[in-house]
Amino acid sequence: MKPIYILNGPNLNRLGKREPEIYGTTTLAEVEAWCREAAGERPVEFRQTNSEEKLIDWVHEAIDEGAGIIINPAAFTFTSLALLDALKMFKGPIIEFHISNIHRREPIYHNSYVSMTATTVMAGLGATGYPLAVKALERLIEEQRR
Ligand code: CA2
Repeated sequence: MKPIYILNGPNLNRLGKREPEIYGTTTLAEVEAWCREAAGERPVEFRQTNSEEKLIDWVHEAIDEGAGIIINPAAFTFTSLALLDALKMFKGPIIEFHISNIHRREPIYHNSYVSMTATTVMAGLGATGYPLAVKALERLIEEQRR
C-alpha cells in the first residue's frame, strides 16, 4: 500500500509553543501520533521543514511514491509558485490544510496559490483537524478524486 504524505511548512515545528490563542497547545509530535492512528494500516510519511526547497523535494517524492498528500504549507501557501508547480504534477488527491481559518485573518493570508490545485481545502478546525483530514484523504483516494 502506497503511503500518504503529510507535509508541514515553516515554523510549524513550534506548534504548541507560541500563539496558543490561534494555534492551540498541541505539539506537532502529538499531531503526528493522531495522524498515524487515524491512518490505520496506511503508511504515513509525516514531515516538517522550514525550507521551501526541501518541501518541493518531498512533493516530488510523493509524486513517485504517494497515494495522497495533506499539506500545510504555512507561509509558502501565499508566496510559492514553485510549490504550486510541484503540486500540479501530483496525480492523486491533495488536501490543503490550515490549523486556523486563514480567511478570518489579515488580508495577506487570503490568497492561497496552493488552493489553485488542491482537491480540498480545510481550515479553522485547529490541530484536531489533522486526523479528520487523514480520514477525508483516505476517502478521496478510494474515490480516486483529484
Ligand atoms: O493556520 C495554519 O495552519 C497556517 O498555515 C499556519 C502558518 C500561517 O502562515 C498560515 O497563515 C496559517 C504558520 C504559522 C506560524 O507558525 C506558528 C507555529 C506554531 C505556533 C505559532 C505559529
